[in-house]
Amino acid sequence: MIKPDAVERGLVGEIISRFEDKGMNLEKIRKLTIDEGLASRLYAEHVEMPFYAELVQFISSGPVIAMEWSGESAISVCRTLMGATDPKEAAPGTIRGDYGIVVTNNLVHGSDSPESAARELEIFFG
Ligand code: DAT
Ligand code: MG
Repeated sequence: MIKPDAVERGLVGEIISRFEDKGMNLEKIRKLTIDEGLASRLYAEHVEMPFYAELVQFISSGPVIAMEWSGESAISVCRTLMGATDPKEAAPGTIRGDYGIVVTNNLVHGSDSPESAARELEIFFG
């Protein structure tokens, strides 16, 4: 998912290109604005974290681009292209390393397991 900060900054094409250039296949794409109910489903695993309220506020602050990508080792390959969670620590050449500086505004979300991918795709695409 391309988060509101990246959509607002006009980085949608750049981010999609990075996954395509690597060899991933775009299966589905949808622009939507996440409301608080959807945000709480998406981020249920983080509900106890101190940054949860900020995360929900941010993710519902503007439109996002939800996507389904397929390909060889898609989850790990896509997360490698995204870079470390905190953009300050993300390597140059990664999306977060090249475009971010603040952990909340870290441009992209990527499912971290087949189970979370199935759950998150259901939320976005039914
Ligand atoms: P990732 O997005 O790399 O899978 P995560 O699942 O641990 O990272 O966290 C989800 C999001 O929560 C992350 O993209 C940004 C935010 N976040 C994580 N750790 C944070 C922290 N220490 N302070 C503020 N926001 C944080
Ligand atoms: Mg995560």
